[in-house]
Amino acid sequence: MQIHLINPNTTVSMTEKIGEAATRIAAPGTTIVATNPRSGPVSIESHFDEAISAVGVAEEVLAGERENTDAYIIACFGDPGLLAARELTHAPVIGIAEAAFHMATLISTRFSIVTTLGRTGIIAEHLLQSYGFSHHCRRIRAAEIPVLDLEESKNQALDRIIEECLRAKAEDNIGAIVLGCGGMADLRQQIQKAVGLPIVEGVTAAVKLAESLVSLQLGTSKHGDLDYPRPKAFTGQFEHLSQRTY
Ligand code: 5HY
Repeated sequence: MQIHLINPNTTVSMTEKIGEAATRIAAPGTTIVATNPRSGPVSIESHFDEAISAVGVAEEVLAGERENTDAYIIACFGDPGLLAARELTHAPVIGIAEAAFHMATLISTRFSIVTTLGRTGIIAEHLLQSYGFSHHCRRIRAAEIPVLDLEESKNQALDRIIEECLRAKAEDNIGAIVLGCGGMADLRQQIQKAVGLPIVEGVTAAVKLAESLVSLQLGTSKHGDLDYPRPKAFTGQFEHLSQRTY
């Protein structure tokens, strides 16, 4: 099977790192194709960044539909453009936040989230509410590191994340921790060793969920709100989307 992994920000080194982490966990026979939009924010740290990146995600799915794609993964913890992406394909589309929440509730009664910047915590809170996981999450914590520190000053960023995870373990009465950024895809084992608690990471969780759905031949339902969008005219920079049929 072929899984198309989309890093919604435009930092190529992060896309490559996320792709490698996904390939390491993928089953034999699963091919991971990792891409990012050409246009958009180099990192996603606000509602505005998210809004712009969602268009890039849609364009990457439309490109994936011209290939042999069996499933898609949106590798940003805000799951930007998830429902819009599901409308554009029959293949399953997995957001890494949603995947991590599902996995965390299978191994713990309560979990905490450790994300990058405090200001993005509200985005995770909204996702917990819309996915119905709010009562499973004790606390959304932040290591207060910009996303690109995970590329540019990796060791300090890792130390900050471990510190916050140890604080969560000591204070939050939880059984597991969810890592709140796609850029942490390669850090799960190191953090789990240092913290001594199950650490759930969204990219690797999403790969396993995508493989399960494809092997069960379960795709995005085209009955109801996730049916293909009705063809219509688009203007300006989106004219190329006009009258699309699927
Ligand atoms: C992410 N931003 O996973 C989010 C994380 C965050 O560029 N990739 C990003 O901090 O919200």
